[in-house]
Amino acid sequence: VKDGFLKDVLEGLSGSPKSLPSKYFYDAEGSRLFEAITALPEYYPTRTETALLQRIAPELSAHIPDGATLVEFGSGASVKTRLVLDAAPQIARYVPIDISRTALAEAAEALRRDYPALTIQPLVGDFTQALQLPRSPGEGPRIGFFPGSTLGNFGPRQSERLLTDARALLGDGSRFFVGIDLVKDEATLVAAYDDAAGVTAAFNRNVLVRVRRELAAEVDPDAFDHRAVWNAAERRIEMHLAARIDLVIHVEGRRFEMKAGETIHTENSRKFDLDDFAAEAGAGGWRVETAWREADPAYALVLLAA
Ligand code: AVJ
Repeated sequence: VKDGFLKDVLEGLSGSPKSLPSKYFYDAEGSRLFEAITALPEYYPTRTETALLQRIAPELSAHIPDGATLVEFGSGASVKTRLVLDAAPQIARYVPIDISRTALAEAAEALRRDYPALTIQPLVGDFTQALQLPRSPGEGPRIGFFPGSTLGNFGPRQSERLLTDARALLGDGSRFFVGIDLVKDEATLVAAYDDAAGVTAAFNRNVLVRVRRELAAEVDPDAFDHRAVWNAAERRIEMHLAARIDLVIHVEGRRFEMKAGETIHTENSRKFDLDDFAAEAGAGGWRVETAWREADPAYALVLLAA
């Protein structure tokens, strides 16, 4: 991971405009800050999705066959998973996929305690890479679970690739249950990514804290302002770190100069229209079986069928 991180940082800072991949937000401190974000009054996606999931879980359960395997992409602490498992006791097996071995181990242990009849088979890995999931004898159909609108971090082409890979991993007769944040008024969107308490700003700067610590780089995270902007043409919230002054970043003997006001683009969070999402899913080999929609703030849980 370290080598990949260095390579990605050098590549991102060499680019114009400069950028860093958003997946590097999530070290221990970044994950803690993201958890804090989900509790902010401005950050509606998590609580909206959780409430919607709670409400529709019994209906969802009717679409899940007996003996199914639930495969979660980026499972973290498996909090939303419990809502699905509680409503669908016919699920026989749970395969949480996450890059954090420790998060996986902790979540699996807690779930084993609370769901003794469930077979839990954690898979350490990056779900954006083509993963293998060998079929166990007698295994039922697979249901993919990808909540949190994490799909929004991927551009249209990457997202199509992810949906295609998920289709291959989950196999024939599978379904894919995906949470997506929907387009809404700009003020609501921007506030969700630029909260009054400054937690999202700290989350954004944390990627530079990581660069400094893990790559022994010379960079002052506090010399950057947090920016969240709505890009209407691309239908995405962009997060940037804007240099407050002319400055220099040193990484592994390389120097990267920045002018005051120049930014490092750190994240895209796409917001969807249901029709656009259906088209993207279609290109990945899926059709919409059912879509459940929350009106305000707009959010959707979509069940795709292979
Ligand atoms: C975890 C990717 C869904 O894009 O809303 C939260 C990450 N970034 N605040 C999102 C995030 C800034 C979040 N996702």
